[in-house]
Amino acid sequence: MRQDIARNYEEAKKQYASHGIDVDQALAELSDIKISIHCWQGDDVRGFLFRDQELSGGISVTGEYPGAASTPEELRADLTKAMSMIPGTHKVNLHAIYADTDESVDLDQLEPRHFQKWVDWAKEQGIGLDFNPTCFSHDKSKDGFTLSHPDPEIRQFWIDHCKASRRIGAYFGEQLGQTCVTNIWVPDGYKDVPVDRMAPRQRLKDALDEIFAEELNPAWNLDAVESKLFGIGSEAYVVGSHEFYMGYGMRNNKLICLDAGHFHPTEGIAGKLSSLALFTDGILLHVSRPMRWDSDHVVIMDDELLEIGRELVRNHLLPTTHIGLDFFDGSINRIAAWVIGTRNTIKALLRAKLEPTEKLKQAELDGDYTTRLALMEEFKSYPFGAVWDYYCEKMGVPVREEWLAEVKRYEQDVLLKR
Ligand code: RNT
Ligand code: ZN
Repeated sequence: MRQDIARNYEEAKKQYASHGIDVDQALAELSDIKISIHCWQGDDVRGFLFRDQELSGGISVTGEYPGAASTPEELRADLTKAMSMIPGTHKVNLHAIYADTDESVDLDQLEPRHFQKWVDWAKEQGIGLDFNPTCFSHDKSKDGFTLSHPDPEIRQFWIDHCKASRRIGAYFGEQLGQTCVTNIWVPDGYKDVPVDRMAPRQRLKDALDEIFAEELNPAWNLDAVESKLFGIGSEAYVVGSHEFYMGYGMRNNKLICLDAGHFHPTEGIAGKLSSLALFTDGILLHVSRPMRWDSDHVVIMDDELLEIGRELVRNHLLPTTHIGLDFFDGSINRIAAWVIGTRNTIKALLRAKLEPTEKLKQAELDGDYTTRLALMEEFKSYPFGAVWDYYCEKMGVPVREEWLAEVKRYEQDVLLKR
């Protein structure tokens, strides 16, 4: 342990202790939290199954930064590199198009064996895996509809893909001894104002019922459903709206996935957690950063992220919340994007743990809103940075921006040679 880091930590600890905050305890708890790192930041959501397909489904990646992974080996190497700069042991979130196989296999035919190399790698790394059916970037999703498609044959294809995906998720869970969350997001929607908003939702509901009919061990696989307000090309109407999935998830005991970028431009998800938590057994988050019409910028330490962290900590929601990341930026080093977004998410949780929550709650209960505001504001400049530095050092990962030099080195040695 470097002396300056240890000294700053001891000083910071005293300041927090004067408000009854046990920093060592906070760090012990922090190290138990798993973030699900999304593989798709590493290659601009291309995957390996259909290399000539353009990204579609109302999401898009811009930027031509060199070095994107183009094979499973490269993507695993990049993820391993990124994880070596992120404190803690986490999970990796895969999409169906990331199957690692030489066979030419379509989405409805995928089996656990097509992901065996990912499972072997996850075992080596001691990490868990999460999963997602890929209901986009495919000839059968070109017209913007999948699970709610009016053509029963196309709809069945996507239903079969989602069924296959759940089995793959269960296999991950069984093999790795950690529950896999399999999250369904479909892009289905209309660019312009529809006449019939109901029929596509009825079809989506029926499709989901068929997908979830097979019982899987919940210790291995948990299902989640993800809503969206609008996408590129689905500005007027999205079949899987928030109300749709909130209703579906609650009635059918599915995790409801809240993506931070899937609501109105000024609407946050933090304030929704306490309500959802009262009526569900768990929540899936897609931590992301909306920017005007884009839902997927790299996560930074903004008010929304801090507020998500606070809501999870203050309301004791961490044990039942699955925290996943969802952003894709092709204009910067992709490993840096993972490191920045994941470290920020962990750091925001740490900052929340270093607030005098009980004191603040008491002030609020007493009607002493002056104390509430004063303390909340003063704590924004408490020395959480010293605690974060100590945590990184203790966990054996680069302190502060030291990780950047490592990323630059990796860029020279590996990425630019691709
Ligand atoms: C899209 C959803 C979805 C995707 C990933 C790739 O708007 O957020 O989660 O980003 O599945
Ligand atoms: Zn998402």
